[in-house]
Amino acid sequence: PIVVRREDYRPPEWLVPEVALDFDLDPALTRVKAVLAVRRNAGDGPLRLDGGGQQPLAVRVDGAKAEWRMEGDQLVIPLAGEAHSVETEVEIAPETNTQLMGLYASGGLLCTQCEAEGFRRITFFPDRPDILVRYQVKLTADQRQFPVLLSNGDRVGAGMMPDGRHWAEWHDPFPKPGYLFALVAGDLAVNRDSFTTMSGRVVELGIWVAEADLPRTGHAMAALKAAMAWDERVYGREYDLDVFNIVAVADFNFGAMENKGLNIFNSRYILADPETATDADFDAIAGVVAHEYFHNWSGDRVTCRDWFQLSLKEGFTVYRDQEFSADMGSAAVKRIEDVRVLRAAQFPEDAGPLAHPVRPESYMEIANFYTATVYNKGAELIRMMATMLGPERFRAATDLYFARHDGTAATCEDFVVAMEEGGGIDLSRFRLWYTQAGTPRVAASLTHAPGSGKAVLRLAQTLPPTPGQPDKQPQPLPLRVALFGEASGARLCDERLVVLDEAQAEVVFDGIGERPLLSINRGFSAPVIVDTDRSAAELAFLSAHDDDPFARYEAMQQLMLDRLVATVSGGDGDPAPVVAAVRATIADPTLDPAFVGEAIVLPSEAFIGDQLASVDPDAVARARDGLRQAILDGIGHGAWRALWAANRDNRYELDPRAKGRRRLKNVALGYLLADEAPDAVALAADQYRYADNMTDRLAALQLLASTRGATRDAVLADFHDRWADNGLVLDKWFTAQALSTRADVVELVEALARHPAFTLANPNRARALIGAFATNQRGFHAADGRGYRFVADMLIALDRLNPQTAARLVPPLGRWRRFEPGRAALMKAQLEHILAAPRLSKDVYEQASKSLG
Ligand code: B3K
Ligand code: ZN
Repeated sequence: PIVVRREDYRPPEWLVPEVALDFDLDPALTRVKAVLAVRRNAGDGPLRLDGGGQQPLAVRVDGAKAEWRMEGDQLVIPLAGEAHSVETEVEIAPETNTQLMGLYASGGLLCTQCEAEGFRRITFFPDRPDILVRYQVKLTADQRQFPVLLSNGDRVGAGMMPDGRHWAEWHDPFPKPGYLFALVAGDLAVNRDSFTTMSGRVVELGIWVAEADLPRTGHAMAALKAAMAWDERVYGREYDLDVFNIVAVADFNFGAMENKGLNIFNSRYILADPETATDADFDAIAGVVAHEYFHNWSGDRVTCRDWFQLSLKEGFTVYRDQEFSADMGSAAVKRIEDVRVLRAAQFPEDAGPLAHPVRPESYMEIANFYTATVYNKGAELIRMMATMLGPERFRAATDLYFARHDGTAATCEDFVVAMEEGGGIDLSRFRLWYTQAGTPRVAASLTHAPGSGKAVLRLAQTLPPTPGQPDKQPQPLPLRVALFGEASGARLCDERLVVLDEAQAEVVFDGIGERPLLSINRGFSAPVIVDTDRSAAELAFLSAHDDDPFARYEAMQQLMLDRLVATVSGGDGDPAPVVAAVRATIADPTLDPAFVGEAIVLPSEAFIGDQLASVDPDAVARARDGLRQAILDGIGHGAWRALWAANRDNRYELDPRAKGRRRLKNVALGYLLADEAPDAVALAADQYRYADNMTDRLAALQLLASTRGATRDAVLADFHDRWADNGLVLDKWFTAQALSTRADVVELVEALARHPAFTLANPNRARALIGAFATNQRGFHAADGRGYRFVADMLIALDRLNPQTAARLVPPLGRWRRFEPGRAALMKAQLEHILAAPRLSKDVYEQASKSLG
């Protein structure tokens, strides 16, 4: 496959100021006519239009038959003048489009997904994000089968045809790249509402779903309106069209898509009610609805010049949605969750064979670069700049960015320049964050000379080599730091923002009378790994006294992690300090239950493994099980049961407090089930049976799925029968079993892959079973290699249907170098097996070959 390089960017030779598209829609065969107004921009080459395998049925230039040729998938048309009208006609088959890129069929609907390079599969077009085009779209389809016809912008006309077909015409006044084009045709019901913008314009809002799903759209609508108001208040950004539509579809490669004025969503990020959706689902829906809405400015109004700039819109928009969610609920818990995601998904990426900078230098398949690095680390970069600028200057800088680049395709560099000029800061060295891959490590050590009143913090940073980047330079790391008195328990100084921009530095604190304890990287102000020499006693102290909630959580996690790593490596894993700290946290009446729930959760097996030079998953599982048991015994069954009971509510509510209590209650239930005591199993079964909401029901089901015996089988059967008709809930049934810690989980999951409700054709279902299983540190890493083989075989089968979704299963195998030699060899063998498969997509080829390289 061809490698595309960032340095090869050239401005387009031809621009397309306008296009008129005419769709004759039919699932089996859709005819697409396109009339492009083209104008020469640079160079003297022919017009090159990208295609996606389709053949041109007709090509006309200025109304006359014209000369053309195909070069690979590109349609090449020599043009003599400076401006022409170019007309093409193609036929495509939405119903056989299993890749779900371009125009495809999903549950009786026709819909599109064009980012990054799907538009070329619909019509011949210069499919690159720096070609901004004004669209006129005419849709014609059977009226009964497709009563609703939607596209971007405003509907300007509609009518019936004599043959039972009807048409609608849509105009989008905002020029946009092809990746933001969308259409939907289908039999849809709508939840309508409206929003009045800050300048008093009324925007008509619509969430379009299958009729039966209408009652599950309320939460998404409330989130949309909250997001519209938030973007006005926090960024001064107002919505710009008269309509904003969202459509939910069942088959979708990822979460959702920000097409101008017509967002298309994976239905799992729209549909929710208490019976079918968990608290986490409700939060994810609000976050994704907000994310796609925020893209209207950070993505649509200001788009990306080329796909290497992807983090320009994604990193910034993730940061925006994180801050929105923080404002809507508990900011502390939101930050803890976001850091957990970063550590679970991005740190391993940065430490593995697929490590790449936030602004990548090259790709074979751009779909592989919609990564945690581009999204979540990208968001951390924006967060660091916001931290260094402070709220007022950051707002001035984003105002400048939007004003300067509105209506254009911009670069990450443009963003940084706007931060510098609008915020009054020099970010020369900060740019390294965009070019260097890898997670920085900071060694921090605090010394105090009693009597001197001086405390000295010594900091040193390193950035490990990553593929293609053997040598690294120090990056500016904004570290929020404070000191606490061991004797008084009080904060000894104001919090300081220390920007470590050299390899090493010393920071002196004066007026420190008592022995100080170090609180560092508060709020996780820099996305780094901090190594300190803090003892178990110091961490326990901070877990009870730090006044930054993230740092307090972090102290407890570090305390647990140190014990676990010590146990695995045969050192002192005495659980007593952890038990005492958990007991103190549970007993502290001033703490928010949601926070307590997060703080006392054990680090995941995967994260424990990430701390080790060579991972033996059995040893990690034993250590974690041991600590879990010690915490159960140390606190006592009675106390855990009391905590469970104290956080039970008689009636379901969705407010943050009720969510936090449910979380803590279910964490307590998790500890109670550590030894599968019969009364704990019975308690979980009762919670399952009498739950009035999915959060509680699924929490119990998830825990019971790891047990053996009749109760487990009964609740799984009940759940299946209850929800057999609801695909999104059935996904949870597959996932609960895929994540089971049972020793026979591989066989169970293999059997589930033969279940009549299992299919690789629906990405949610494939991810629910195979994707979830690939994160199961016990089953996936079964010592005989059966888990690896299962995932590899499924991946190869999925690649034939849907390369993008298949390629996302490669990274778990790609971590082979991190495992003990036996597993490493088995994982590597499966990567080789994948690479040997015939007709491999370039998506999977890129990920698998880089993982071996
Ligand atoms: N921009 C889309 C992601 C498209 C992924 C294409 N492989 C959704 C989002 O980030 O909001
Ligand atoms: Zn996005």
